[in-house]
Order: sequence, then structure tokens, then C-alpha cells
Amino acid sequence: MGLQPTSEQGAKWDIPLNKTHYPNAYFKEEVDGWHGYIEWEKYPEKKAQAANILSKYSFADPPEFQLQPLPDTNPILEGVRWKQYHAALGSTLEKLPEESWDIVKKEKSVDMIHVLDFPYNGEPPRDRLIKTPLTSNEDHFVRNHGGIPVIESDKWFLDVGGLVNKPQRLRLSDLQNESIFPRQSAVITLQCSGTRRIEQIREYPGEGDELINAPWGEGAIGTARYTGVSLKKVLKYCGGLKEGAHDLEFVGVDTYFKKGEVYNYVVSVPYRKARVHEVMLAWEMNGKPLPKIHGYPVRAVVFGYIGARSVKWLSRINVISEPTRAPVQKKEYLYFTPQIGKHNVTYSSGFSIQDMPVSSAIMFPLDKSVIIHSGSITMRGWAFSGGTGGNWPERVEVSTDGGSIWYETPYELLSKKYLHAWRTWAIDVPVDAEGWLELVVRCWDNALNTQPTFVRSTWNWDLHVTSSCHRIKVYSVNKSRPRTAQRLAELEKRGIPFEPITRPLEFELESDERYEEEMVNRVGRDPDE
Ligand SMILES: Nc1nc2c(c(=O)[nH]1)N[C@H]1C(S)=C(S)[C@@H](COP(=O)(O)O)O[C@H]1N2
Ligand SMILES: [Mo]
Repeated sequence: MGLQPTSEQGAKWDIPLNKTHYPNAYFKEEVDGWHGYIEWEKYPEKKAQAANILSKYSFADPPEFQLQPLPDTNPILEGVRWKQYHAALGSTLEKLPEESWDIVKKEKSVDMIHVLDFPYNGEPPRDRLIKTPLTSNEDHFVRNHGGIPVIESDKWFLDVGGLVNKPQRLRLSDLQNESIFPRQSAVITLQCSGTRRIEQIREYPGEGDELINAPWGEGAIGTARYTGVSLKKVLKYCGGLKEGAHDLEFVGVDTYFKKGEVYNYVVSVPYRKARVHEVMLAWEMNGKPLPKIHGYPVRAVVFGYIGARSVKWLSRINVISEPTRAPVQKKEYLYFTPQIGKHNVTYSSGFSIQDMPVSSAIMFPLDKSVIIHSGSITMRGWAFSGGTGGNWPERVEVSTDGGSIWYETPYELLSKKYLHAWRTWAIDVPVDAEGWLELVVRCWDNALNTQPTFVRSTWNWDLHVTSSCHRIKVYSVNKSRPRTAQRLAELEKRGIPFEPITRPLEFELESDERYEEEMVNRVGRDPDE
């Protein structure tokens, strides 16, 4: 069945998925060998045509999960609206959701937490992420805003233009020609500015449009060795910068939808970032070609900045005089004060998030777990500090009482220092107390920056950069305490599992004789006089 109007004449059209619809829209792919790439930025009239088509449909509302619980499914969210956007634009993009999902299945670990089916967003299981200082390509988180383009590496090229003296078209073989460009290789942590957003959502929900796609936990961060060339060398090869050059605009080929309009994924970073060799054009991730899902064949890697600037499937770099007005830069990734929200938010009132601040997370144990121990608990996690020039976690501290008393994690258990990467950490922390405890972590970086104390201190309408001390709750059962040891032994004898803790004990907690003895020992319930 084709498209049906929702009601009377003039109403918008509902868009069914998996439809065979009229060839009402057809947008040609721009370049042979670049599948899933429609160029929008060069053709304003084509953009207008797409916006006109989109305006004819009514799309599914975003699911409400911020004021209600998240679905207990994997994928957690489906992305119906984004699938519909792609379908509405006709046959060129219509199959992208399925094709992208096939790539997810091929390239990512089977047990990823699929935060969103489409555009694909996923993070690895918490305890595995920090088992190794480098993240495997299969486990590295993915943050996509659209479908995954598939580009043949020998058909790929990069256009460098704008305020450069000699605009150039470079192929992968040019970038890889070591007689022109020396190699650059570095261990880099990429962190999405949405990492740990779920903590902000739980306390105070925020903007529910774009963010609906990414209710991240602590796993939207990953560390890999990237290999490529320093963008500074490429700009030099292009004759250097012209007068007035200030920012570098990166164009990714994927299609980005925002408020009824279409774009390619475009952001910018200041030139000063490239000047200090902190922007790499990378084609290798952990010694292997970039996976398709991570930007094959070439992506930008911007050290210490929010992940959003590290553009995947890079096709063009424009040297410009001011930060780009493209919506990802201008309308997204803004940081607001806590007084700003639906009632008064504007784009200009937030600042544009670039540098990632110091942050950390407890990846083991998991929140709400029950830990039976003999006086100490093992904690493990990551700590990271972004920025420019290189920052690194110098000290990681944990608390088992919500942040009154802190223990320094032993330096032998911190992974190697890099200028632009996280450090994994571990500690056996003494725990005497029983019952619910709040475990906390905070990091101090080399510049003595540390983390805000509570989520409340970092809450912002777009729910970005949850860099407050990470807090989890665990239920402590200290079997070095005689009464606890006795209770555990009794449960074992009776073959009753300890968990879930919420299940009532079916046997008496104490014999009548013992109770009477105790009452004597405690000198009764009430005072004598
Ligand atoms: N072309 C393109 N580049 C992109 C994105 C995108 O959607 N399209 N997402 C950005 C965001 S928000 C992040 S956090 C990182 C994630 O990189 P990864 O998926 O390789 O982990 O890619 C960035 N680069
Ligand atoms: Mo991101």
C-alpha cells in the first residue's frame, strides 16, 4: 500500500515503514563508489526540495522515556522517527537503516548495549570496557547521527578548500605517501559529550528531541591507537592558510536531519587545534583499517575535544573565518546554565562545548549490586581529562561513604599515562560497613582540575558532559562480621540463595531463647526509671 493521508485533504501524511511507496522522491548519490552519500551542502535547491518533502509528512513522536523508565530491551530504543525521515526521502536512503544494522552485526561485539537501533548508537558492557587500556575496535562505542555510508577506499578523496592558498583534492594514496606526509600515530580517547547522560536524565530530564537518541551510560568512551597524518601537514601541502583563516570545517557525508531540514554532518574546530598537531586524518584504528562504522576510509580525530568534532566519513575540509553555522555546531553541543530550559532556551545562550573536562566512572561493581566480601571491595573504572596540549589523570580517588573519606587508588594499578588518553584504575578498598553504601570516584588531572561533587552541579538542559563525581550504590555484606557469617552459613545449609535481597527470609531470624537472653543482656527494651 502506498502513502495514506492521515485524515482529510491537506492533512499531513503518515509514513509507514517497510512500505513500497510512490517514487515521490529521488536523490541521486553524489559519487560513484560512495554508497549512502547524498551531497546536500553544495545544493541549496536540493535541500529545499527535501525540506518540502519532509514538511508533507507527520512523523512519529519521540518516545517518552525521561519521565518514564527506559525500555528493558536491546536495542533500548528503535529510532522510528529517523527511519521514517530516511524513508520519506525515497529510495536512495530508504534501505540505510537495514544496511547500517547489518554493519553493526558484522563490526561490533554481539553483546553491545544497543542504545539506539537507528541511527546506531551503542556502548560495550561496562566491566569489559576497562579490562584493557586500549579498547578493541569491536567494543568501541559508536555514536551515529544518520546511516552508515560505505565508501570504497580507492574511490575516496578529500577536498581541501576555502581559505587555503592551493586547494587540493587528495586521495588516500596521497595521504599514505610518506615522502609527502610523515605518519602520525597516537593513543587517543574519544568521549561523547553525552557520556553518563543517564544520570542527568534520572535526576532531572531535559531536552527531548535530539537527545532522545542517546541516553548513554558510562560506556560512550573508548581509547584506541589511531594512525594517519597530522592535518597541519596537509594544510601546509595546500600552500598554507590565507588571511583571515580561523576555523576548520569538516564535512562528513552522512545525512543529518534537524528540524525538518537535511544537511551533511558538518562541524568545525579552531585552526589552533591543528597547529599543535592535535587533529589527525586517520585511516587506521588499533593497527587495522578503520571499521566502516567508525568512518572508513578516513576520519578526523580531534584530541581532547568532544567526540562530535571527530568527523567520520570525511569528504571535505573548508578553511573558514569563524566557527561553522552548520546545525551540529550551532544548534547542538551547547552547554547551558541550570536556569535555561524549554521556557527560555536559545542557541546563543549556551557555549559551544569543545574541550572535554576531567571525568571518571566506576565500571565495576555495577550499580545496585550485592557484594559479599571479607572486609574489602574491588572497584575498577576509567578516568580521563581532555583539553588542549594534553591532560592526563594524575590521581584517582574513591570513597565508600558518599564522599567523606577518600582512598587514593594505587599508582601501580593506573594504566599508562598518555597526553590524550584515559587511564584505567583499580583498587581494593577497605569496607567495614554493611548495607547500602554509596561508592564514589573522582579524578584529579595534572593541572589539579577535579570533578563537581553532584550531578545537580552539572545539570544542563541538553544533558551534556556529566562530569560530576560518579556515584553508584552497592549493598555490602561483610562476612568477616560473625553475625553475617552465621546468617550466610545458615542460608547455605538451607539451600536458599541470598539474592534478591528484597525476598523475605522464610525462617525465624532468632530463636525465642536467644531473644530472651539478648533482652537480659541489653537490660530490656525500656528504662527502669
Ligand atoms: N560523519 C559523522 N561523524 C561523526 C558523527 C556522525 O554522526 N557523523 N558523530 C560524532 C559523535 S557525536 C561522536 S561522539 C563520535 C563517535 O565516534 P565513534 O562512533 O567512532 O565512536 O563521532 C563523531 N563523528
Ligand atoms: Mo557525541
